[in-house]
Amino acid sequence: MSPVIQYEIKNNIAVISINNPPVNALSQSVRQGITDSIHRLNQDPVARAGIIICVGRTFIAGADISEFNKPPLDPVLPEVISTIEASNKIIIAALHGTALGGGFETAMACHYRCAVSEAKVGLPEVKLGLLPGASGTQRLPRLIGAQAAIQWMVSGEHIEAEEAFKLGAIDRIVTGDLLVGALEFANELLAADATPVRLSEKKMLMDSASEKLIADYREKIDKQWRGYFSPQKIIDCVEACLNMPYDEAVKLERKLFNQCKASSHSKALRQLFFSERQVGKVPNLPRDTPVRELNSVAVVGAGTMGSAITVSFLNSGYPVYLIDQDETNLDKGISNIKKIYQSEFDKGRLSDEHLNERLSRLTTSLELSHIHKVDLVIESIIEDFEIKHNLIQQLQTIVNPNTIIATNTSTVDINRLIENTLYPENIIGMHFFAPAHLMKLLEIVRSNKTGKDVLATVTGVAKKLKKIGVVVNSGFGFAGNRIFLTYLREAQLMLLQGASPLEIDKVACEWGFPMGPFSVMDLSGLDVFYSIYKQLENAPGKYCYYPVSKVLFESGHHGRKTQSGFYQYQDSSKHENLQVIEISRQMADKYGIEQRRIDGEEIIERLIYAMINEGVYVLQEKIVSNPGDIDVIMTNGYGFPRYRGGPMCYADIIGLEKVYQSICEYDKQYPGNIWSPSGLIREMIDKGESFYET
Ligand code: T1G
Repeated sequence: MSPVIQYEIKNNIAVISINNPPVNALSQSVRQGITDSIHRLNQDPVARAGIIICVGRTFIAGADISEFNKPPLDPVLPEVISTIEASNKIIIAALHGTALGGGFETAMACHYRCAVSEAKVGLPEVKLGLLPGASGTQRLPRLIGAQAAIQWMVSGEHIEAEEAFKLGAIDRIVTGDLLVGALEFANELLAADATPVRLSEKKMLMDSASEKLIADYREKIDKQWRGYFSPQKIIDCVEACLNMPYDEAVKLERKLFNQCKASSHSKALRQLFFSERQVGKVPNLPRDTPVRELNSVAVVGAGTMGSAITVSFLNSGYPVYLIDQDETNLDKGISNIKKIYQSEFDKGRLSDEHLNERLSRLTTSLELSHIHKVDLVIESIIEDFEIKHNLIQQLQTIVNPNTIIATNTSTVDINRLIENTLYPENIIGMHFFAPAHLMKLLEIVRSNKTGKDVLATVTGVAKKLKKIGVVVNSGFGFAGNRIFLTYLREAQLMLLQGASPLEIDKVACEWGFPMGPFSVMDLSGLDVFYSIYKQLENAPGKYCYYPVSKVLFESGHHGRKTQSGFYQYQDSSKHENLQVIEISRQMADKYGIEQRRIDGEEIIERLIYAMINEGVYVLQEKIVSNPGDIDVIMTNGYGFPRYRGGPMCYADIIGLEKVYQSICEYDKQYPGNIWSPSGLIREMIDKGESFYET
């Protein structure tokens, strides 16, 4: 037996146990072990049936994603799947945890499936830019019907065992011990002379209802998965399932799976999968670093961010004090919290009981003194250094010496905020992204004095808030904003050079951004950007370039909130603002900038390469620990398309040499060092390095 598989007989049933932590992924040794075990079962005179079960936290959670960038090793999963189904002895999959991807495909190759009620199943390959490549697209429609199967595969959702049972994807829900329940189930089947149920033998038929279903989903996924490659291929496979014999259709599935696997989209999404798990492992912060007690939280500042941060903590079970020394602001904050919950309730995502339970943990006050016992204070007040600094000094005279004080600043340097404070080691940045109760990204900003226990505590809080916490060192704009400002700079420079907001936004959206840069600025508000730029008055020109938005702001055009900014807004429609074109022309004259036609290729190259170049500087200055931190930040906080992987992953896909040559060209064209290439990118090219192992 292989080290990851155990075969033992219990009451004449062969129990095949997989033990491949952390998630029993289908590595080569697991695939080999399963194959050997099935062959042994088939020859075993004692064993009347087989059970495939897993040790640890979950049933097989999928193929081993880390193997996809290497040549496939035998036995490939489709062969293992066929070996299981071909057995003449009934084989039962016993599911717990999350039986996903190749894991649930393995379960479907078994003749029966049982599960504990807490288990979840699914085929989430679409989230990795893939499709179920081990006959999942052929077996699932045979198991639960084409409609449910398509919904499972194009959503990538994890389905509760009870729901899967209702659909027939699971034959038995086991109460109590899973193995005991599976053995009982096996004996019942044997007693009833049950035979192996082989899904591949079930005939399928394409009818007019299925044709309409297919057509409707093709249209639907174009919106839901705009720009993605694999969702349409999933539909191709289901179409083949209904139109072709199993053996032919499964060959098409394998061909399309390999196309998806080789696509840059999937390589980017697979890298992002690992990067999002890497960020939780902070260098020089051992997993066993002691953490501080954290049972109560206070948020100071009841504005839009402060109230949404409050909701985030209430949703994670904390009691929260919301403090604002201005009664009107506090009332607004409370009503914003209630509005958020009401909307969740109206959408059926929150029951009345849960809504009231969360609000019951909210305490509001005008008095800072009321929070003297809390374990964590988050300030979310006006973005002004002096005001923030004074508040932090005041807070440290009120709270315990052990209380962590976090600032939600997006521009202030934490290393300046800790000056002249009682306990600088207790101060840290928690940079939330609007809307704070929905956005998963949290930039955890440490100063050069932040205590390790404070950092460990806050990274733990991020996990409890179900956020992706990325630890960054303090400095101008931390990592995300700093990189994003170069993207906005290029957009505004191209505006002066004659490209319109509509053209630039269209190119950005076609490339994969949910919104273009000018729509983003209008949505956030030109007043917000104006105050950021004012804060950065002395920052290098490559960040603070906003001639047109300055004129718009100062003439009262603040974006959506005033129905006009880079665009004109009327109800829900958006129109080009011709004033902007005229202002751009005037600004171009004023600054001696020649206007010209800029094609889509140059637009997207300048938008993206500006972020790549700045990302390399952020790496070089050790603001982040590795390129994955940057890609996780930009895809989770700034709309960088996930299937492009983030600036650093995309640079690998394009090739560093090409990126570098383009940056050098732009550096020649544009004065003021806004495009000067970082030394690190040249170094990496000379060493033949890339940001990720390919
Ligand atoms: N392959 C390799 N490693 C994996 C893995 C996988 N499929 N899934 C998880 N890990 C690692 C992860 O990197 C982390 O490692 C640890 O397990 C815990 O993960 C042929 C082609 C199962 C819901 O897409 O959704 O099958 O950081 O932190 O929050 O058709 O992991 O500890 O070193 O996420 O409790 C399809 C992906 C694959 C499921 C658990 N399967 N995994 O969540 O823990 S493609 C998936 C998840 C496929 C077939 C196709 C989650 C989870 P480390 P974690 P978690």
